[in-house]
Amino acid sequence: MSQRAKKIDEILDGLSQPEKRVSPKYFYDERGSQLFDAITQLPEYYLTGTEISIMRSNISEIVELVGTQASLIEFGSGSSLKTRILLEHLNELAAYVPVDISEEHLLASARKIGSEFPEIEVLPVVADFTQEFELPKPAVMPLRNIVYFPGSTIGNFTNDTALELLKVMRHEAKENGALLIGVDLQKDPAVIENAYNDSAGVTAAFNVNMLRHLNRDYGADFDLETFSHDARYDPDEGRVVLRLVSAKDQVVRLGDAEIDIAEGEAILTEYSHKYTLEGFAAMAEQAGFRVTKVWTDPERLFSVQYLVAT
Ligand code: AVJ
Repeated sequence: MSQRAKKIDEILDGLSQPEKRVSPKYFYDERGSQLFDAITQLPEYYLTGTEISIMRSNISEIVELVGTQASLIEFGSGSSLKTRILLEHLNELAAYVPVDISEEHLLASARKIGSEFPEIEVLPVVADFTQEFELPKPAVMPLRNIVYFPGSTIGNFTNDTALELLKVMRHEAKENGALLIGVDLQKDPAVIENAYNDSAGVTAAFNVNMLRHLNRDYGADFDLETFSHDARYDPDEGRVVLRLVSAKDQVVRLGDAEIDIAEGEAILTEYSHKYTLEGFAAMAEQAGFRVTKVWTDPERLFSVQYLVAT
């Protein structure tokens, strides 16, 4: 079966559930990636700016903890400013290993990083990082592996799958390894809800764009005008739920399949989990990590955490 056929199957499976859903990975076509970049610049979207300022304020302590001659293994393709802050400051890195399923995007950003940091060995790995993968062997023997997972992307994973992912990270960190991770924190629900309901409507456009992506690349025929963005924070579950709500009864085609959608029915497109420091530490402990350092901003909106393998 082709990659495309597999994805169509996966999308259809989600849309055939009693609670319809499509994985948030389908947000990120080219336009979706641009819209996400625009989200990170929004005044309401505190996550990115806060994480970057936490990194900048504490970079010398981060450098100290990581030590010299580490291998930095980023889960994700790593084109972000946060990665560059690390690459600029970490001492004598043995290698930088970005890991991503999308080969095109990964290799393009690895090439770019390689030219910006000619002294660092860049070894991209094309893999689905939710499963264990083989690490490349750098020319310089790493003294420890540092897994890097910025952006609170961990928030996209439900509690079970987040734990599984942390176990994969623990496996790749190996003995003596560590995890450096950005984790968004529970806080005033209004602050969280605003971050996903910006006044410029960029998050709404980002959400609806998923349907445009499914139409163009996977042969769907969603009528974009008939779906509206909905984002609410559920404080009991500690997560934002993003959905697309249908304005009418309709039938949507996807390849050969037909999907009935009722007026008011929603398609779940994303969870964004927010953690307490205690909650995150407890989950990490189950995966074989101990939190040794937490950096936050003065308002305690966001955290960057350093965890060592136990
Ligand atoms: C990239 C998953 C961290 O959950 O805040 C932003 C994605 N969705 N606005 C997040 C997102 C809507 C983002 N993550």
